[in-house]
Amino acid sequence: MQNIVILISGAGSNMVAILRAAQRGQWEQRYGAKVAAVISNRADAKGLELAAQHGVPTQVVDHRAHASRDAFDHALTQCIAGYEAPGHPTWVVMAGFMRVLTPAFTERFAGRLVNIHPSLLPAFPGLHTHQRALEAGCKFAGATVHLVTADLDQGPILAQAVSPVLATDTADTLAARVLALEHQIYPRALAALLAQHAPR
Ligand code: NHR
Ligand code: GAR
Repeated sequence: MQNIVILISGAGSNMVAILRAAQRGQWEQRYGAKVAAVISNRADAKGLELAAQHGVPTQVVDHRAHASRDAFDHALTQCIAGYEAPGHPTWVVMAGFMRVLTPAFTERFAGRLVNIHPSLLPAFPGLHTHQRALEAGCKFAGATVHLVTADLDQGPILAQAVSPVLATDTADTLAARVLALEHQIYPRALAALLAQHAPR
C-alpha cells in the first residue's frame, strides 16, 4: 500500500480534488494507494470538515503551539510517521499548506514531498503570486506541481498548467481561474507518481 498524507492550511479545494480523483480513478485498486490522513496546521481550516466528510482521518498540528520551526516540523514529522509503514512509500502532499519547512523536514521526506504552487515557477516563488503576476504585466499565469526541497519553490517541476491573464483580471479572478487548473493537474501529477511506484 502507498499511503498519502495531505497537508493543508485552509479551504482544501485541492485536497478535495485529490480525494475525488482517488475515488473516481480507483487509486486503491490501480496503484495500491490510499489517502491515509489529512493534517492541518490550523484547527479552523475548512478543509478539515471536508476531509472528514470523505471519511479521511484528520489531525491538527498547530504551529503556534511550538516554540520554533524545528519544533513544529518535528511534531509534524511525528504525526506523519504514524501513517508510514516499513517498505511502503508514503507521499506527503502539500495542498495549500502555508508553513515554510526546515531542511531537516524536506530531507526526511525527500522525493516523496510534493507541492502545488500558484505560479509558473521559477517565476514568482513565495506568496502573493497572482498580485505579483498582474503587477509584472504577465500575459500568462498558471500553476506548478513540484517536488519540495529545502529551497523554497525551487524543487524539480512535475507538471504545469497555463492560463491567459485577462485585461480585466484582479488577483482574485486570476486566482480562481488558476485554481480550477490546479484541480486538474494536481491529481493527474500524483497519479503519475503513484503509477511509477505501484506494486506490479
Ligand atoms: N518549504 C520548503 N522548504 N520548500 C518549499 O518549496 C516549500 C516549503 C513550504 C511551503 C509551499 C509554498 C507555496 O506553494 C511551500 C513550499 C508558504 C510560504 C510562506 O512564506 C511560502 C511558500 C509556500 C508556502 N509562509 C509563511 C511562513 O512564515 C506563513 C504564511 C501564512 O501562514 O499565511 O512560513 O507558495
Ligand atoms: C491554492 O491556489 C494553492 O496553489 C495555494 O493556495 C491555494 C490553496 O487552496 N498555495 C499556496 O499559495 C502555498 N503557498 P486550497 O486550500 O483550496 O487547495
